[in-house]
Amino acid sequence: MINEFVIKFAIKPKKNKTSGGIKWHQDFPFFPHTNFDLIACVIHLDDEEIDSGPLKVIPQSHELGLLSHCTDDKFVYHCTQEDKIDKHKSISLTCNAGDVTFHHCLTLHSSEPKKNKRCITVIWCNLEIKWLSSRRKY
Ligand SMILES: O=C(O)CCC(=O)C(=O)O
Repeated sequence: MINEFVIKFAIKPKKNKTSGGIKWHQDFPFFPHTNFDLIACVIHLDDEEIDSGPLKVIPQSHELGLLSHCTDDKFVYHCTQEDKIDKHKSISLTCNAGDVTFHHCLTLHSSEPKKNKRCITVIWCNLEIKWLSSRRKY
């Protein structure tokens, strides 16, 4: 049961030109948060094709635990443990408008540069989910 949650909304219009691309990373290093009870919920408002630079995820990669996003002790915004990134297992989330995807804050994900001219918008919600003991009294 989900007892408590916090939602942050971010609308990410993908620009109307060939651009972008996000390197492989986990979301957790980007948050001021003390534990891994976080998931991203991505609401897709447009159809996305493979040339729209859709989100790519590596299923089960959250089981690797927290990976380094640093080079020489400096945060570099992407995972620097290349040997842990099994790109062959990645899947592209070519979603239709109205689809909603969820991924854990330790799931490795990325996106390819967008190659078509269509504007793609997603609503990105980062949810904090606390699984409270069923014995807790209120
Ligand atoms: O919008 C994208 O292409 C990916 C964004 C992303 O991975 C993130 O914000 O964590």
